[in-house]
Amino acid sequence: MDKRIVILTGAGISAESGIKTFRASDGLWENHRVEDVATPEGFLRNPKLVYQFYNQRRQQLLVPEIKPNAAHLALARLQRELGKERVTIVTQNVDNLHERAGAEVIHMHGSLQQVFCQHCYRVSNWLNDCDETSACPGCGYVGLLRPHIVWFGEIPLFMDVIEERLQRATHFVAIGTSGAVYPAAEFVRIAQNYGAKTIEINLAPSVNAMLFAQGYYGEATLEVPRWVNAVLA
Ligand code: BV8
Repeated sequence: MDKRIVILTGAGISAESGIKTFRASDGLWENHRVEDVATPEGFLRNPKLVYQFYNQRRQQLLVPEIKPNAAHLALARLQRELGKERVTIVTQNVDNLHERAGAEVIHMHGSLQQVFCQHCYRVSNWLNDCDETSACPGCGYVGLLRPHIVWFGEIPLFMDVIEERLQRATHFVAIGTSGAVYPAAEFVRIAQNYGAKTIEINLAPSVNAMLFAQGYYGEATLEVPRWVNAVLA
């Protein structure tokens, strides 16, 4: 039967590219309280802090050493060889490494390199710093541009497309995610209810590990290419 694979990636797939994960010992949430930098309330309370938090992470994407790793490249190869209609990559990450590896990806939590205008509701590409003096490329309004990032308490993007793909999936693979954040952490249950085979690829078993039929544990740059080779064999 034709495989239809839905892949969900988290911060762990970008760790070996040098991008910090969230919940590791030196993770992003070690230096910042989620409430202060990743919620609408935090942004209202102290926009400068939030602009700075995302400006630093967006700047990091322009550093030459930060580039897609073997895991990103393997997923792009899988999508190229089986076709985009049979390989859906959904990411919780807001970096651009899947795209730079050549993959088409659904950013359910938004993207560091996009901004959202709270005046005209346009989403625009944005590579440099954004702050209260930035003007919307669409309507020109100054002061209402924010990172196009889904914060805690906000509704993730493309949920209708994601749910439709999960319902038709023959395989669901979670890669480099702790399974700590909803609704992404629910995807394995949805896929399983519709009969998909579920696989977890992670450094160590996640809190959701028992929901997966199979688990491959180790560095993503080793385990993901190995799994892709097996699928394409
Ligand atoms: C929503 C953008 C309603 C920000 C992010 C109580 C119970 C259940 C839910 C809730 C609750 N209270 C509140 C909620 C809802 C809340 C939530 O889930 N809170 C959690 C903390 C309990 N969720 C929301 O608010 C969401 N919205 O629910 O709206 C709704 C729901 C459905 C439908 C309609 C409406 C919005 C959540 C989005 C928040 N924004 N990101 C930013 O990036 O700055 S989430 C943030 O965490 C990141 O996006 C990140 O991707 C995500 C999850 O983290 P992971 O990617 O998993 O990263 P983590 O560091 O945790 O783990 C890394 C993993 O990689 C580890 O397992 C590690 O072992 C592994 N790893 C490390 N190195 C490697 C590796 N693996 C392989 N190789 C390696 N080298």
